[in-house]
Amino acid sequence: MAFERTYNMIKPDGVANKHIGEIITRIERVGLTIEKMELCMVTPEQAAENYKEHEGKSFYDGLISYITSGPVVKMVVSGENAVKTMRKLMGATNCAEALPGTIRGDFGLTVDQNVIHGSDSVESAEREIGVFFG
Ligand code: DAT
Ligand code: MG
Repeated sequence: MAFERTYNMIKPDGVANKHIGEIITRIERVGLTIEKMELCMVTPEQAAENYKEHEGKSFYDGLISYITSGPVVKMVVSGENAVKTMRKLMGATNCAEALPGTIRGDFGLTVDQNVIHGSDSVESAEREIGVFFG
């Protein structure tokens, strides 16, 4: 077990469909701590930095325009194995494949509008926290 910080973001569809409260409840229920949280818009610069590993892929342009299209809730979540625990709560990238009981399985319908972002490693988390919280 290791104490970690991770970066999570409720995406525009999660905010528009009013899932903020439910998602926060699930994060707290597994014992993780929300250290920082803010409702805001993502700038094109932040979007490009956050998703730079996907630059050049077929879905990249759609991803950047989608994540900047409406308000998001950005947060820093911490606790034991926070990165992996949040990935488990989130479920698979494609909502159609995400299991029931996961955030994406319960609240998402597509692969692109998949409710929530979560860092995939401790290294990504530190970089992404820097991008969004400076
Ligand atoms: P994750 O968000 O599970 O870490 P990822 O890092 O592979 O997934 O991709 C980042 C985001 O890009 C993902 O949340 C939604 C979008 N995306 C990924 N694969 C896609 C695809 N095949 N078609 C459309 N959007 C996709
Ligand atoms: Mg990812």
